[in-house]
Amino acid sequence: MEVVEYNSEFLKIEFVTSKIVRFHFSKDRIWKKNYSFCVNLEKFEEVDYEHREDNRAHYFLTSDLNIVIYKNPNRIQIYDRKGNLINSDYRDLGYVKKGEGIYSYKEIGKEKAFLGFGERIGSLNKKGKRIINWNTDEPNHEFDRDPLYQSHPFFLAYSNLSYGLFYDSTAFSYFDMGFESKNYYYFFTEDDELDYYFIFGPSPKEVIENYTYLTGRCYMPPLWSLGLHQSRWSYDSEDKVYKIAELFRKKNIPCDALYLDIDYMEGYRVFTVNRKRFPNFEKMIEDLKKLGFKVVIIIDPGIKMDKKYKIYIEGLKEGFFCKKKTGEIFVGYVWPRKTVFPDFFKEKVRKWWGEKHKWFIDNGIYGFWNDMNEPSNFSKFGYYMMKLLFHVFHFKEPPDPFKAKNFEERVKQIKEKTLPQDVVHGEDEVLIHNKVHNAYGLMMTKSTFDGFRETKKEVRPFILSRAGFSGIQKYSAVWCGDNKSTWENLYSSIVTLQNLSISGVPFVGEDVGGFWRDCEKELFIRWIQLGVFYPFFRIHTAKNTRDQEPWSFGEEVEKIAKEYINLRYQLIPYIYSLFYEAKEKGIPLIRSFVLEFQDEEVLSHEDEFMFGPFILVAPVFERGKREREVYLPKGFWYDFYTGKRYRGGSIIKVFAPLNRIPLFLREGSIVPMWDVQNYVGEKKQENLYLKITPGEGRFLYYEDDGISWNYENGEFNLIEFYTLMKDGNQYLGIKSIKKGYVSPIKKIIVKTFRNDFILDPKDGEYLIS
Ligand code: MIG
Repeated sequence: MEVVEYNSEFLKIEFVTSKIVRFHFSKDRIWKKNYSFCVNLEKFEEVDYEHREDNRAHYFLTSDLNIVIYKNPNRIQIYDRKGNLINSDYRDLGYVKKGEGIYSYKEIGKEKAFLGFGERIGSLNKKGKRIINWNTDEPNHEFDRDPLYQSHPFFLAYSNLSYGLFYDSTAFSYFDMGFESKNYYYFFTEDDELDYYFIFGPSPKEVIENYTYLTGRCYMPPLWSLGLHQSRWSYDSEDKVYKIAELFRKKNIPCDALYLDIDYMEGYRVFTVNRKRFPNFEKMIEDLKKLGFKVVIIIDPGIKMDKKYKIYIEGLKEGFFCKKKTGEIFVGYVWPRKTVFPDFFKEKVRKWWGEKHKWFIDNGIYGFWNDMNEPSNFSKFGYYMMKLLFHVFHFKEPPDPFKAKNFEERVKQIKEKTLPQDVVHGEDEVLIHNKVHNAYGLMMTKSTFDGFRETKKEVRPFILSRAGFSGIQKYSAVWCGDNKSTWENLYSSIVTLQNLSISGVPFVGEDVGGFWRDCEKELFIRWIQLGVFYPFFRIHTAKNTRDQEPWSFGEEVEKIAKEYINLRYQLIPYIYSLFYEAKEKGIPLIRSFVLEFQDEEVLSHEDEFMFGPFILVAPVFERGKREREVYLPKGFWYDFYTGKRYRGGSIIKVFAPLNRIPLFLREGSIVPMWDVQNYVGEKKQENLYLKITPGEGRFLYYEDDGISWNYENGEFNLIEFYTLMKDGNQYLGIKSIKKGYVSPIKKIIVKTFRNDFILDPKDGEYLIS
C-alpha cells in the first residue's frame, strides 16, 4: 500500500495482484469507505512492486504493470512492462469533485469496444452510450431502456491490451462511454469517495478471470438446476401444480423444477402458506419429489404491515426494518399493500431472515427465488393502479405512460421507484440509502444463501435473484426480469446475457417465451431453441397471459419443444463442466466472440454467441424466417446436425426450418453428453457420449455427486479429453487428472459424424478415425 498526494487530497494505491490495482481517494487520509459489499478486502496478497519517484511522477512497477502518477498536474497512466500505454486519465480530470459527486475521466484510446456493465438492453458495445447504475424494477424492456434490476459498475475495454475497470460504488452512479465526447469516457458517482480497480488482461478472458478473482465466483450449482424450470405467475393451487407435474411425466418431457409465485402465500405475507390454495403443502412437496421435481418458491423482501403477522411483529420488536432519518419506520406499498422492508445491511437481520427459510427447507424446498429486491416500491397510487389493472381488468402487461423525456427526468423517475433517499441502513444506521441502494438485493441474497448453508449443510441450494450488484454470482443465479413475448425481446436477450456474462455472472437466463403478453407458436419454438443455451433455462409468464407450457401451443410445437428440451438434458455434462470453469476462473458459459476469437470481425456479430468453447449458437429472431446469415469465425466449423463442414472467416447463409436452430461445432470439439432422462437423477448415467469434430482440441470434464458440498473436500473427478491428429488420423486422449469420486461412467461412446466408437473409460490414446 502506498499513499501519494493528489489534487491536495490523498490517493491510496493498493496492489491486489500484479495485474489488479486499487485506487482509493480521500480528503484527509482517513478513507471512510473501509468496507465493500463484494470485494474481500482482507484477501489482498503481498505483491512485489518497486516504487520510484522523480520530479515529474511516481512510478509503481509490478511484474506486469507500470503505473505512473504524474505530479503536476496530477494524472494517472498505466503501461504494460513493454512500455505500451494501456489506460490514461483524460488530462488532469482523473479525479474531479463537483456538485453532488465525483467524476473520473479517462481517455478513449485504442479501445475498440466497451463491454459488460452488468445487465443491459441495447447493443453489445456500449461505446458512445450513457449507462446508469441504479437497481430499478423496470417492466418495459424496449431497446436501450436503462437501467434494469442489477448494477455492475464494471466494464471490459476490448483491444489487443484489454483491461477492465471496476468502480466499487453502490451509490447512484453512471457511465458516459464517449456519449459526450469521443475523446473521453467518464464515471460519475454520488458516493463520498472514489474507489476503483484497474484490472489488466491483456486478453478479455484474463480480464474476466481477474475481475472475478476480485469480486468472487459461483459455486457448483446443484445438478438439477441445470434442467428445465417451469414457472408462471402463478400456479396458484395444488391442483394446478399436480396437473403440470403429471403432464410433464406423462408426455415424457424432461423438467426438474416447478415454481410457486406470490399466490402461494397467505395474502402476500412472506414465509407463510395459503392453506386454502395449498391445504397439503408438505405432502405436495413430497409427492412432487417422488415424481422427480424440485419446487422453487418466491420470496419477496417486503413485509406486510399487519399487527397479527408474526414476521412483522418480530421484526418490529427487534428494530429490523428500514427507517427514515427521523427514526420512524419507512412504509411503502408493494403487493401486500402497506409494506415494510428488512434492513439487510444489518448482520442480525440477515441472520434472522436466513433462519426464516428453515421450515421450507425442512420440508424439502431447495430453491428460493428472490424477487422485487431492488427493492421495488410501487407507491400508494402505483399499488392501487397495479391491483386494478391486474386483478380487476386482467391486463397482460403494465402500461408505459411515463417514458422519460431526458436523462435528468429518467434519473428522477427511477429514484422514486424504491426507498426514499433518506432511509438509513446498517448497524449504526449511518449508511444513507442513496449510497448503498445497489447492494440491497445482493445483501438479501447473501442472507438467503448463508441461511441455507447454516440450515442444511449437506445440500447446495438453488437461489435466483432479480436485483444484484457485482459479486451476485457468489450467491445466486440471475434472470433478467420482466421481458415481453416479443421478437424484439427474444433478440435483446441474446445481447443482454452476453454482457451480463462478461460481467462475471455465469448462471443467467431470461424468461423463455417472454413474460408479459401472450406468446405465439413460432416465437415459443424459437425461444425454447434459444433457451437450451441459456445457462438458466426457465419458462415463465405473467398473470393473465395464456398458458406457456411446452404443450400449450399444439402438437407440432410440443414435438419441437420436446426435442430441444431433450437436447438440453443431453448437454448437461458439458454444461456442468463449464460451470466448473466458471467456479475456478470466472469464465462464463455464454461467450461473446471476443472471448474466444481474436479478430476485429467478431465484434460485429452480437446476434450469435459461443456456448462454451465449442458450440456456436445462431438463434432465429424474426417471425417467418426459415434461413439466416451466420458469421463463422476463422477456422473450420461443422453443422451440428449433419456434420457438413464450413470454412470460417466469412458469412454463410443457412437453412433454418422451424424445427432447427442453427448450431455449429468448432473444429476440435469434444462435447460430453448424456442419455435423455426425465429429470436429473432419474437414470444412472453410465454412458458418456463424446461428440467430436475433426481437428485438435481439449476439454476438461468434471463430475461429482451433483448435490452436496463434498466437492469442497475433493470429492470430484476431472478428466482431460483431448484430440490429436497424427498422420492424418484423429486420436482421442483420455487422461484422468483428479479422482475423488466414484464415477458412474461404464462406457465412453465417441460420436464423430462418421462413426461411433465404444471405449472403456481408461486413460490412453485411441484411434477414432
Ligand atoms: O410485480 O411475483 O419479475 O417474475 O412473476 C410483479 C410476480 C412481481 C415480478 C417478477 C416476475 C413475477 C412477478 N413479479
